[in-house]
Amino acid sequence: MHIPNSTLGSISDTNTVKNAWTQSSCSYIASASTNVTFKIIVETDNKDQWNIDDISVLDSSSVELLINGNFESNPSDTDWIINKNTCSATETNFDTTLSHSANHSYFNKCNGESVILSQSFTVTIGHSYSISLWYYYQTYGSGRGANNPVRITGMIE
Ligand SMILES: [Ca+2]
Repeated sequence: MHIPNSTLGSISDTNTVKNAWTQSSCSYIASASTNVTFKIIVETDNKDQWNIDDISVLDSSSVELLINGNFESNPSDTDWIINKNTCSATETNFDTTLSHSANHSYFNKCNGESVILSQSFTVTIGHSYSISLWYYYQTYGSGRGANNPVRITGMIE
């Protein structure tokens, strides 16, 4: 069974605070009983950096559906599929100096490329799911960044 792609929401550089861990959350009601892929698409330019941590998908019984949403498993990418496109390991990777929980978050400062983190799980038609993540937005360098989208988008496919 196929369900249409659904954008859960997005956070952009123009509607968030800088230099503070901030939580974003939303709910999702499944339109079919099926396996879905949850995607977090992280976009930036050459002057901005996103960090994300403590990603969670809770079902209606408060059971966590993600594995390693805090990036603290060893290895850090346990159960995540991460598409870095052409970005290097210095442009997007696990961050061991800035995190919301414990010792790891994930950062992206790769100019003009989408970095996509995804996990799959099963949902039940009509059930509501509580989705949340923590993010940290910062700018660096001087002058303006390139005009790429600077945002985090959550999707269910
Ligand atoms: Ca963490």
